[in-house]
Amino acid sequence: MSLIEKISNLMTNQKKIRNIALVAHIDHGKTTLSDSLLVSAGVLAPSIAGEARALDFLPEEQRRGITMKTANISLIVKKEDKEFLVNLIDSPGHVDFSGKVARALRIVDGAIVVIDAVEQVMAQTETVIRQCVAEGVKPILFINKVDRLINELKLPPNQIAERIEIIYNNFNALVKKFSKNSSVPKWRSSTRDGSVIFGSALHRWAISIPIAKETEITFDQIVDYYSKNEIETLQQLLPIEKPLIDMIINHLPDPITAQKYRIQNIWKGDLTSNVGKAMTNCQTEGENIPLVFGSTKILMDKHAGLLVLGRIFSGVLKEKTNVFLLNTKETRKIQSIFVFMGEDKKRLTQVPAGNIVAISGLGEINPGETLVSTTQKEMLPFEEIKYLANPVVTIAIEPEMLRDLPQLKRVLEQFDMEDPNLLIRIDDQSGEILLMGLGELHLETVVNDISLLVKSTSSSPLVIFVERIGKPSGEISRDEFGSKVKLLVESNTEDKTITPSEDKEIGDFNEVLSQYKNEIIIKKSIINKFSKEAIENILVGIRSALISGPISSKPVSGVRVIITDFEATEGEKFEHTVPLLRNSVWDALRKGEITTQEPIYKIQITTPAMYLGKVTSVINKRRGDIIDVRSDQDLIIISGVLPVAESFKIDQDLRSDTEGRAFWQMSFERYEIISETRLDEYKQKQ
Ligand SMILES: Nc1nc2c(ncn2[C@@H]2O[C@H](COP(=O)(O)OP(=O)(O)OP(=O)(O)O)[C@@H](O)[C@H]2O)c(=O)[nH]1
Ligand SMILES: [Mg+2]
Repeated sequence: MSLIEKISNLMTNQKKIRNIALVAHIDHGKTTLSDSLLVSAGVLAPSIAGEARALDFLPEEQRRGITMKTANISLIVKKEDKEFLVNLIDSPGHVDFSGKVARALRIVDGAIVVIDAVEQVMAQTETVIRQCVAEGVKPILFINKVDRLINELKLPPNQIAERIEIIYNNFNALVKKFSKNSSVPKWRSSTRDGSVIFGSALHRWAISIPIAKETEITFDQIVDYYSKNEIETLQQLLPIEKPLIDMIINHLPDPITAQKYRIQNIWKGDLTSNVGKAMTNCQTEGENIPLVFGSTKILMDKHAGLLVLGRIFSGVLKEKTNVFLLNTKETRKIQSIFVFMGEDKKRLTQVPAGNIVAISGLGEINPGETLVSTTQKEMLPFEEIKYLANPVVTIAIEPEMLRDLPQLKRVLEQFDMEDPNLLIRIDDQSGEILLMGLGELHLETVVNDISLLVKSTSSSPLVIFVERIGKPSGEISRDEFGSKVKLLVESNTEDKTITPSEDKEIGDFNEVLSQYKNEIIIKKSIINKFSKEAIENILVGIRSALISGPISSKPVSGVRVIITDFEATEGEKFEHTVPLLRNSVWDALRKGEITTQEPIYKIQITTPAMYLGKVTSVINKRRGDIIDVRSDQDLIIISGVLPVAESFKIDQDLRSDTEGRAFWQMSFERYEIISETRLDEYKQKQ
């Protein structure tokens, strides 16, 4: 049987499918670990595994040694003579790419959380566990880099065992904390049943308690092998593939099991409806089983053009058939269907629910689109994927030659689709093109990628200041030019799962301005009474008030504007509506004690203890604060905060002051009020 026939067969047997992702803090060893899975599927030679980091396809990823994009691959693995299909996604750990992790989790059912035994639980470890639970994805644990406990920290066997216990208790505590108000099953990993394993992805050995019992190998022996430098013996005695595959097959759910509880997490439609039942039961057979395909990523393929990657939640996906796009409300035709085998891809004519595949021929679509049978046009689309990130840095980009401008715009559109954390704004008046993202590295890599396609130049990174309110304004009214408006502004809480907007009623108009996390609500009484044109003018007025705030002309962020009443004199042409609305929104913002604020990063730095003084001084010089220092033998982990505006080029200082021995990660923490003098200082600098 050919490989593709084997895959096709397994695809129809959902109990034999595992859709999984590798998630972790940066550098904890996801890509290195995925090498071992590639070996067990026979697509990578054992001799180069661990060092190859084969799923870091991009030259830029290999050069920097970090993963920047999610990579997916379908693997056939064997467990005791039975074959299984593992659809694997390796995700990036750098926080600047966290939107891609959120997207990847939408289409998998289980995740291996990799934790470095030396660094233990870090900021991004917490984030990925929270993201898993939010998507209904079951997390299990691989404790990696145990060799470092032996070689670098020189821990004796009993302390290694203690360390492992601490890590897995912390892991379980986080899973429990994040699942508290969630409908997911009560997940708990345990060393005893093999749902926690530990080892070294680099040296390709791993052990679980069941395997330790079976083989009677102890930590004393492992330490001993290291002291004698007999790593190969260790690899033979404890091959990493065995516990890894056992853990995936035994402890991560197949799509039928997972969709039973996952669908309610990601879809708010009626679960008792025909399509609701089809998805909950991952159904494929039968005439009335509609196709539902959740897309998650758009990628450019040299041969096939734009490919849409996603997961079939119900029904059967067939090539050369029509599908309906629920968000764009259009019918499009599927050209071909592919499954990824690493950099290679193979064509399939049809694929049933529970599988991850890529589709060609759909043209440009949003990565979060839901594709359905043309009979399901009324279906509710999937929930939007929640990103836990704010764009805080911006740069301007322009083509070297003006004639390349249209080409640059086309390229940017593609990047906009591919990268959920990237925002692109073209200034109407100046024509300036601004890229906004999560950090310097994020934008630097985007600019690099763009330059490969269109020769372009970019400015230095600038911080994005915003205006934010301190309290709700309460209802205000304004009477001008014969029209009258009543409105209020309040904070738009970012986490809608905690406080759903209670001000919204059925029939109200609602617009979400996601760029700066603003929202507009217009009461239905107004919508019913006025023409489309009048409502459009109301919206233009509000939007213009928000794009440039009343204090410092910075964009307003994190507010909800609610228009409760509007009156106009008879025969009014609404030409005064725009300034009236802008002025009144500004009034309300002022009453809400609006201030100019700057974004603050949290920063976590791991470094050998001897550099504590130097690192502290780098942070202090840049107006940062150290909040916590945790030490672990010779290694320290420093946590602190740092204004984004002071963070640029910090990599150069940290690298040179620690001779390249420090590792760090910065991510958005909060906004803080900034004084006018400081704001002026920044303006001067720029
Ligand atoms: N000592 C030791 N080093 C390891 C181990 N696993 C991975 N590494 C090293 O850790 C570094 C990061 O490994 P990656 O596999 O790229 O880590 P990652 O989690 O994929 O990183 P990102 O995708 O960028 O978040 C590399 O230098 C690896 O060689 C291990 O078990 N022991
Ligand atoms: Mg990686």
